[in-house]
Amino acid sequence: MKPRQRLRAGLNNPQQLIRVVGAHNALGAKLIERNGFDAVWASGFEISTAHAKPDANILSMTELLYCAEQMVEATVLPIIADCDTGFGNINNVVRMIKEYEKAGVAAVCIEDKVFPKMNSFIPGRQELAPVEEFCGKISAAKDAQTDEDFMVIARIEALIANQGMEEALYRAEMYREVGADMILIHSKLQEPVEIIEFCNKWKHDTPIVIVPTTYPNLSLHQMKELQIKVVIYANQALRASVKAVNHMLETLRISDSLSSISSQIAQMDELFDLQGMKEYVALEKEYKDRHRPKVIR
Ligand code: SPV
Ligand code: MG
Repeated sequence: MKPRQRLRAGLNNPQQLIRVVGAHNALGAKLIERNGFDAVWASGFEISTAHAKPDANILSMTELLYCAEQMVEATVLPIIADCDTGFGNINNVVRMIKEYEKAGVAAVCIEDKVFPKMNSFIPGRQELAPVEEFCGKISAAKDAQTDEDFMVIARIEALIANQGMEEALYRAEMYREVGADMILIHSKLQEPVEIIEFCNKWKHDTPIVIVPTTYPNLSLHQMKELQIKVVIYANQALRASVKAVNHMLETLRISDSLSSISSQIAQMDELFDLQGMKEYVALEKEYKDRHRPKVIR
């Protein structure tokens, strides 16, 4: 089954809660696959941080797309690409869909804020796009795709922008009507109260996606009870690596030799394995052997 079909099959399976982890490059995607998760989130926050740039539409679509393409190549898992607000207006969304679909991404997510967006956890400028404008983006996106398994997630920022539950539910309903394949409801509260209320009031089949960064105590069991279909652990892998690298560097700085950090770092063999070095060497040998002269001239 192709990654897109696998994502769709997961959504259609009533038992499955799809667990997605954020990445910013091919290596991250590969580690997520090896650790048994269902899909990869090509996170705008992670990719921005990896470029040491703010998560505020500073990077271009091409830069985000390049990272997503590398992930597609590195893993068999479906890639769900964070496409912020769609990089502009409807025409930008149409181009975006064509490019991401061609790249082999399984689904894209666009959020209903104005361009340039600001990361949802930064107070201040969190301006919502008019509902009609965002409905236009969703329906243009659905019309632009050519593979029926490609999916478009509509992300609702009404709670982030303090516009209330009624507005969030209204927008979800509108986006569903114009063809969104999933609804991502985002909240910045430290407890999942808004998410619980939203899920209890959502009476449609359109699957719900959450990003529990600020309410980490919501359990898988509770998510299943709320009929949440997809959970995105958006940035924990990058945060783990920043902490681990800082710890190693602090130790190394006050050390006399590299041996002090041996237990903190992965073995070279593990990295060669992640590179695919064994397959590379085998292929080189195969083609050399195939054309080796049978008789010595
Ligand atoms: C991301 O990972 O880029 C996201 C999630 O969009 S959040 O940082 O919560 O906006
Ligand atoms: Mg993002």
